[in-house]
Amino acid sequence: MPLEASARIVSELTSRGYNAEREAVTQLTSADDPQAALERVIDTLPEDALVVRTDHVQSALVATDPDPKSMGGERDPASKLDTTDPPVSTGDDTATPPASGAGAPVETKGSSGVERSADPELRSLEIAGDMTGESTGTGEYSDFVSVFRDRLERLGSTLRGRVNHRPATAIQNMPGGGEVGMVGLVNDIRSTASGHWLVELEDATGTFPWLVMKDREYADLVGELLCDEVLAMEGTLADDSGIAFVDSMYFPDIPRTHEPSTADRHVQAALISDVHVGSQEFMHDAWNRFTDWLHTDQAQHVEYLLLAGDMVEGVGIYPDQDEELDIVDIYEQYEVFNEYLKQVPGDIEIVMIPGNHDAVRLAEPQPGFNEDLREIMSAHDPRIVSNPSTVTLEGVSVLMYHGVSLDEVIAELPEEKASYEEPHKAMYHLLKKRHVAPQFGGHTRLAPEERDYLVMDEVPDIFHTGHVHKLGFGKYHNVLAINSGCWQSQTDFQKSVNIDPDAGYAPIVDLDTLDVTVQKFS
Ligand code: D5M
Ligand code: FE
Ligand code: ZN
Repeated sequence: MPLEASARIVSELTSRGYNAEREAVTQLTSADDPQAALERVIDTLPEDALVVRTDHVQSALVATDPDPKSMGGERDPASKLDTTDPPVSTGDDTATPPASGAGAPVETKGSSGVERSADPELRSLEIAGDMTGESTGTGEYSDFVSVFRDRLERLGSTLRGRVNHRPATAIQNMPGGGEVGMVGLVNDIRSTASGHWLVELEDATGTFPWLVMKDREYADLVGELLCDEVLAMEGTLADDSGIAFVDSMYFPDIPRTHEPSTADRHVQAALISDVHVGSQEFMHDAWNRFTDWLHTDQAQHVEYLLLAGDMVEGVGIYPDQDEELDIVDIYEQYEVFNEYLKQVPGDIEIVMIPGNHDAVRLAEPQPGFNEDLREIMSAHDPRIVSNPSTVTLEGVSVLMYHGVSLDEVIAELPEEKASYEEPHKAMYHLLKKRHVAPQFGGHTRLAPEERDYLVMDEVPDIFHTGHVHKLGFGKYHNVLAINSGCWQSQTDFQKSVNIDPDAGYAPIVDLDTLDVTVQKFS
């Protein structure tokens, strides 16, 4: 199908407020006179229709012209658009056209003959961990206590089976020189005058200091530690039992034997984030090319689109941000974003979470958008869930998290362990810590809730983040980590700090193999 023709059809439809199924666009594009066909379809659409479907196109075209030949030109049995049902005609001119389209094949000229895979029956999409509407926090001190207790409880549970652990206060009363273990949150990390490391662990009873000697193999791991993450240590108590010397460290981690689930058929998901509509740097041309591409045969297996936050540029997010705004009103930004969303084929399922530029609370977990914003973004009927949330597509679980903590991981860890150039490696550390935003108090704001929604209880098959505007992916213990770039060219701030964004790319994941291909639109 010619890309420009389908793009024209799509923009014509969206400009009139309609969204369209990909197949419907294909049929319109293949008609003898696509413009006339489009007019006919619009004239005959039911009044409440928001989405132009194949059956609308078929019934409009058939109703005005009972002879399938003049609508489709030469009959060609190889050019069935819909071969999932047995074709009505097989090149026999006497076959009668379907009265109304649903499920019935229509033959059209110029169709590539490629079978569309988008059979909604085969799809499945489940959401877990969406805390929208579940917020209990009042911001009191006691809420912070409960959220950290919950974190320690849940992440500590697997670690407790791996070490012979004792509560912090009990360790102080044990006889010196013996072996001891503890499970706790990292409370403090300091270097000593002689270059060793002192890591203070905290549990529900108190704190205890653990000394990592600089020449031990574990010394290198100290560089990876973040405050408030949960881990276990084992070692030998000093004679006075005031400190322990670390022999081993254990992280909640992903088991090396983890085997990800895959889909039973060849189906793909596009994983993107950071659209930043409303910014002067929003790359509408790249976005248009992306959504045009989604209408092509090449993208026929893309049935899901996941958006990991920063739909719009927002207002007042960073100092002097207003100088680079194209749209200054936040609601208008979402309205325009909704228009861009309409360009996505109507038969692609969309799931989205908010980011730090979106109009929800900044502290994490961030609930999904409120009713007003959902209403504004409703044309494509996206699934709107909290940041983070897990969406399971045909058995493949995708943990979606915007990624603000990646700034923290990259700032705190040595360059070779985490950098903007390889954002997926920074994600590996979050997987190892089984927490999307361990360190509290820096870049990442935490909303204290009774439950720590940022803990990764289950091992995801795919971990999808954005935020740092860099594209990178790789596997950690068989979990596919993808940071998905952005749709905003370099801002003045990014120029000043040398961030060179990867803008206008769409990583596409095969859900049956977890292979990734990257499509470039910039
Ligand atoms: O963030 C995009 C990336 O750029 C992310 O790594 C944070 C960083 N960034 C961008 N602007 C600023 C300012 N003004 N201060 C600090 N860090 C910044 P995004 O959330 O998409 O803007
Ligand atoms: Fe962003
Ligand atoms: Zn962001």
